[in-house]
Amino acid sequence: MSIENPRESSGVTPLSIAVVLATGNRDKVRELQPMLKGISPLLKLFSLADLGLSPEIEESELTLEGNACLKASVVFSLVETRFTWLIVLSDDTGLEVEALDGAPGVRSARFAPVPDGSSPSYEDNVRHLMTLMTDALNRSARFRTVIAMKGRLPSPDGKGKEIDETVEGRIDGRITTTLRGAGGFGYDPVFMPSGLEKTFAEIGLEEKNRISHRALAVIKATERIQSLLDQSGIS
Ligand code: ITT
Repeated sequence: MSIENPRESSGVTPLSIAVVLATGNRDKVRELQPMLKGISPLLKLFSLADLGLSPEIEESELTLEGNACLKASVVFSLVETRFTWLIVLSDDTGLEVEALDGAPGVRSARFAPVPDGSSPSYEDNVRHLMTLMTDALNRSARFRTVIAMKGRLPSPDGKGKEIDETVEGRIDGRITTTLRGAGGFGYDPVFMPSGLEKTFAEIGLEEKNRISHRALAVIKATERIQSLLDQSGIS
């Protein structure tokens, strides 16, 4: 698959920019796609599955920023020869609970202890969190998403411009004492955003996509992409 290089087509459109969502998590792709579609008809969205990729990337960094950048870099190196212009978007999200000194944080996907070589399910992680929080009076928590953007965009001088930056979205709330709701994924049944009396699992995807940590990070990422396209003179 290749997307036409304007330099190879005498500077004439069609010009497309591949946006590669660097996640193997289908729930995240499902949430991200509708949010990104509106930016520009020039952007063509691909998930890793669309590109036939399922890289094993060990999230070995100690921060959400570090892991997001690591995933974006690895995926960029895997796909950069397939597209002339591209932006790889990688998000890393953590639930940060005050009573647990910010845990599970960067370990949110791998929070519950499980036998070596296996991965905890969403249910395992939620159960582990609720066990640790049994007696906690301070139930304040927040979700934080960092999106790393790594790519190569056209530039007015024709040389192309390297993109390597991050944006962040966060939402404050609290951990409920019981699981509530059947929607969403991950820790959604026990996270109640400030100002709402419903958990993320009780409000539909549409409402979650308006207010969530990921939505706020995606809004910042889309604004940044828009301004980078403006600077490239191609939006
Ligand atoms: P990738 O690394 O492949 O993108 P992941 O499942 O590891 O997928 P994250 O590292 O971003 O995703 O998120 C870590 C965990 O945090 C995830 O497995 C969920 O349990 C939880 N999580 C992330 N986003 C969430 C959300 O919007 N609502 C509830 N839980 C979420």
